[in-house]
Amino acid sequence: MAFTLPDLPYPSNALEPSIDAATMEIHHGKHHKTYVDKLNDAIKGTELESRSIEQLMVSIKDVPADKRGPVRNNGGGHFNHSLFWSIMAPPGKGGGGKPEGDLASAIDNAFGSFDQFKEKLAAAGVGQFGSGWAWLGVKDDGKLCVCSTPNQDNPLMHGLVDCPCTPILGVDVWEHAYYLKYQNRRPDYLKAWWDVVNWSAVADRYAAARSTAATA
Ligand code: MN3
Repeated sequence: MAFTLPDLPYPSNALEPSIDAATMEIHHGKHHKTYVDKLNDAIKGTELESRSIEQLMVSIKDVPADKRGPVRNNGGGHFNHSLFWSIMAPPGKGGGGKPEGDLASAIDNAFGSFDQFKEKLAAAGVGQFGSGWAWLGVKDDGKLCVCSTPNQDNPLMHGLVDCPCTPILGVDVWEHAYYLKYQNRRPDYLKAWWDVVNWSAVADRYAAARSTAATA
């Protein structure tokens, strides 16, 4: 079955002032849509159509060589952006603040404190040369990790990335994610982005990833 562009879970201007409406409209309606369309073109008529996007990512090394590049780039683009929209919310209305409960404890244990985690994630995002993503993920042993990946790669792509894990938070550091408002100031975009992180959605992903890790 063909993949479809998910609706944004909020209006395009809902993440202002952290992310402006024009950026959201182009990013979701043009960039993400193009990844979905190109992914569908690449796998049309093949058995790859029967796989979920997560299955395509985890088994990327098994995708036939002539399809692997397009699936890596466009399937990665579809997975990454779908996750990105889902872990954001309007500032003060689900976005911003701090993680709570098990996720908060796990972040403190892994990174020392929430502020130290934020510094580490921002450093991963700023340090990613060119286009890419910075991630918080859950490793197979249940521990948290922070890393970055180039282009539309993500930590689900076992065998292709340095930090295989289940991503529970990801931030897009491609220029198309911030250039209209921030131009070259990626650190300013990443600083403002904390105001729209939906920690409750990240906590749900953390719980799901932990239960998978426990049964692996
Ligand atoms: Mn993007």
